[in-house]
Formats: sequence, structure tokens, C-alpha cells
Amino acid sequence: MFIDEVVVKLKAGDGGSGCVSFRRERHRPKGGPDGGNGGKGGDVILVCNENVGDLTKYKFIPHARAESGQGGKGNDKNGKGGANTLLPVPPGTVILSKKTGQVVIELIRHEETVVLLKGGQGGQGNLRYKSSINQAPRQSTPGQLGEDGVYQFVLKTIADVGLVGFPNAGKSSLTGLITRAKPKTAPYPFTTLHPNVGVVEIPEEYARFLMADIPGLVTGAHADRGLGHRFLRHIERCPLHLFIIDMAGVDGRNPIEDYEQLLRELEYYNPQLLEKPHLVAANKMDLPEAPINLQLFQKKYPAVEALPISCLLHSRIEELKNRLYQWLQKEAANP
Ligand SMILES: Nc1nc2c(ncn2[C@@H]2O[C@H](COP(=O)(O)OP(=O)(O)OP(=O)(O)O)[C@@H](O)[C@H]2O)c(=O)[nH]1
Ligand SMILES: [Mg+2]
Repeated sequence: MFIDEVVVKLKAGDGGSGCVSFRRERHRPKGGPDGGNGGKGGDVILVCNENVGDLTKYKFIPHARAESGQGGKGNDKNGKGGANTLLPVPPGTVILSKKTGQVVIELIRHEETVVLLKGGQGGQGNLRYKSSINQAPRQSTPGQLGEDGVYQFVLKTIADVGLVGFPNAGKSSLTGLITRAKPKTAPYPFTTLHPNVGVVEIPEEYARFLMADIPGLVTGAHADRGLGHRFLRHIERCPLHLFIIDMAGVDGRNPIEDYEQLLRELEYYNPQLLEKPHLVAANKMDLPEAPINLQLFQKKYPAVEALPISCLLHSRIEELKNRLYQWLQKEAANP
């Protein structure tokens, strides 16, 4: 199961009430006020954790609250503060207010923490109201209520390279070859049902980058055909897109039309995606139809960098991997 969108109801702890109390001791008949303050309510805190893969945890328990502060007590004892509630979320989680639809915060870096809802302050006990003109105050204040809200958590995966392609183009085959992720590959469409992020290692450089494999797009994905558009959010943040095209046109596909259709589907989802740079991996070059199709493609789109590969034969995969790394390096140098 992979859950990338949930609605969660959250509440921070209430502050404890202040206490009204008077000292009663032997030989001190009017010992004066000694009511302590209430404790502060716990906060609801988001913690970004790279070991959390998705938002499944919140699908099953879509609510959380932090502990309330305890009331103050006599003998000038302050109430104990309520414990904070920590909510782990994967990097790339966007928090939106359900009421306004506005983005409240995004958590990107591992261990980043954000107080989403503040606990209420504790109320004051009657000791705090003692003054020269009021030696025996009976006032105290109740604790403040903790903040609450309903939020939508949306995960937008963070990766350097996002794979875009039709089903069966070979996205998962490539991911399996250059990362340690082992996504399922099979000769039928929609083998991949949810995004997988794999780490690509460049041992010579002691470097690595992340690549996101998502389910295949189909024509009309914007109208919810196939698995629809929803997984495109997982490549929205990638600085580089790698279009994987079946250059052999297996199943009667036309690689040039496939390329144009992929561009259209990205545009329907979000026109800004077209402003992102992309490279093309021309896959299945082992099949006889592929070389001529690649020539036609390059003739029509001379400015698009198309790298011929064959996942089946493991051919020119290293070259593609190094080209992606080189591109990301250049991007890092002049963002
Ligand atoms: N001949 C040939 N077949 C390939 C090549 N690369 C992948 N395939 C085959 O194409 C089929 C689909 O590969 P996948 O990697 O599962 O494709 P995908 O793009 O991840 O597909 P979805 O997850 O369904 O979107 C599998 O049967 C692969 O064996 C290649 O270079 N040459
Ligand atoms: Mg796949």
C-alpha cells in the first residue's frame, strides 16, 4: 500500500487551570494564597523523517492530539506541562489547511521539525493575584485552549530525476538496472502501481542521486484514464525529467506520437512541468524497428537529447547513468 494523501484532524493540548488555594498550617491561620499555575498544553509537532516512506500511518489513524497541561495545585505547585505529540512525515510532505486549501508548510529536509499547533498556556493560580491591596485573592484563570485544525497532508516525493513514460516503456526495468530498488517489471501495463524512489550510485565520484519511478501515463490520464495524473505529483519537484520511450513501438505504438502525447499529458497536469528540462531514453534499441524510429525522432526533434539504450541487453545503461549525473552536476553548479 502506498498512501500519498490524507486528511488529519489535530489538536494541541489545553493549558491546565490555575488553582485557588490558601495555606492552612498549624499556627498559621491565615497563611495567604498558594494556588499554583496550570501547566502548558503539549504542541503538535511535525518531524520530517527520511525513513518514513509514505503517509499510510495517517490513513488508519487520521487524528492526533497532544496532552493537556495539568491544573495547578495548592502549596504553590504548578501543574505539569502536557507532552508534545510528534508526527513523523516523509520528506516532501506538504501540509494544507483543509478549510482554506492554502499551503501551511512543507517539510523537505530530514529531521526538520515544525510546531504546527501550539498548546494552550496554563492559567494563573491565585498566588499570582496577590497584591498589597488584595492579600487573599480568590481569582485564578482557566488554561487557554490548545490550537486545533483539520489538515490535508500531501506527499510530493523528492528525487533528482523523475521518470515519465507510457506503461511498458521500461521505466521499472531501468530503475532495476541502475538503482538498488527492485521494482517489479512485466510485459503488461500498470505493473507499477505506486512510486518507487531508488538511489543511483556513482562509485567513482562517491556520489549518488535519487530517481523516481512512477506508474505509466496513458493518453487521457488527465481525464483520469489509467491510473490518472495523480502520480505526476511525485515528479513535480524533480529538476530533471527522463522520458522513457519504447523506440521499437511494441504493441503498435508510435514513438514520436508517444513523445508528443507525454508532453501533452504533463501540460494538462501542470503547464509549468514543460518548463523543466528533459532528456529522452530511447529504450528497446535491441528490437529491429528501433534504429529507424530513433532516426525519425532525431530528425523531427533535433534539439532533444535522445540516448539510445536497451534495458534487455543492459546496453549503454552506464552511459545514460553518467549523463544524468553530469547533467545534475551542471545544474548544481548553475541552478
Ligand atoms: N525488448 C526489450 N524489452 C524491454 C526492454 N526494456 C524493458 N523491456 C520489457 O518491457 C516490459 C515492460 O517493462 P517495465 O520495466 O515493467 O515497464 P514500465 O515502464 O515500468 O511499465 P509500467 O510499470 O506498467 O508503467 C517488460 O516485459 C520488459 O522486459 C528493452 O530494452 N528491450
Ligand atoms: Mg513499472
